[in-house]
Amino acid sequence: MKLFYAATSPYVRKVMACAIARGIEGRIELIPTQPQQNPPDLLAANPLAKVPCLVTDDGVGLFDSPVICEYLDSIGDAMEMFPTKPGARWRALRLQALADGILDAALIRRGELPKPLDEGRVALVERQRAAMARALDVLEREVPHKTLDIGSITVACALGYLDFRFAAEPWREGRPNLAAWYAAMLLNPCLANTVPPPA
Ligand SMILES: N[C@@H](CCC(=O)N[C@@H](CS)C(=O)NCC(=O)O)C(=O)O
Repeated sequence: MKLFYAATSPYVRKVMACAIARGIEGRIELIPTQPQQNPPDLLAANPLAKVPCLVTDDGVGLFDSPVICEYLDSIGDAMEMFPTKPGARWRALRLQALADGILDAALIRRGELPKPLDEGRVALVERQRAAMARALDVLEREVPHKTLDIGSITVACALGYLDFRFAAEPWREGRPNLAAWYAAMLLNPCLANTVPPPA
C-alpha cells in the first residue's frame, strides 16, 4: 500500500495512528506529497487532490481519512478501530465526525488567514471559531472513552492539531476533564509516535 502523505496533516495522522494501533504501519509506503502543487500521481489516485490518499495493493485510490481508516480495519487481525456492536459503533463514529468537524473548521480558518478580512470573511471565521468552541465544550462535558478506536483517535488528533496550529487559543482553559483525557491518551504509542513536527 502507498499513502500520499504530509507530515503536518491531522487527517494523515489519524490514518497513521490507526495503522500503528493495528500493527500494519510497516506495510505502508509513505509518499511525501504537497497536495496544493497538484502532483499528477496524487491527482490520478484522488481527483480531489487531498491527502491522505491510500493506494491499495490492487491499485485502488482510497480517500478520505474515514474511508482509509475503515479500510485499514479490514487488514490484519488486530484490535478493530471501528467497533461493530451498535452502541460502541455509533459512539465512535459520532466522535469521529465531531473531531473531523473541528479539524474542518480549523482548516477553513487557516485558509482565510492570508486574505483581507472583509465583513463576509470575519463572519465566516467567527462561525468556524464558534463551532470549534462548541464542539470542544461538548467533549469537555462528554469526555471520550479511553479505549483506542476511530472516535478517540480522531479526537486526540484534533486536539493535537489545535496545539500545533492554534497555540494562541489554549483549548485546555476551562476544559480540565478534556485536558486530562488528552494527556492520558498521548501515552498510547500510536499517538505519541505521530505528534506533529514543531510548527
Ligand atoms: N475530509 C478529508 C480532509 C483532507 C484534507 O483536507 N487534507 C488537506 C491537508 S490537511 C489537503 O490535502 N488539502 C489540500 C487542498 O485542499 O488543496 C479527510 O478526512 O481526509
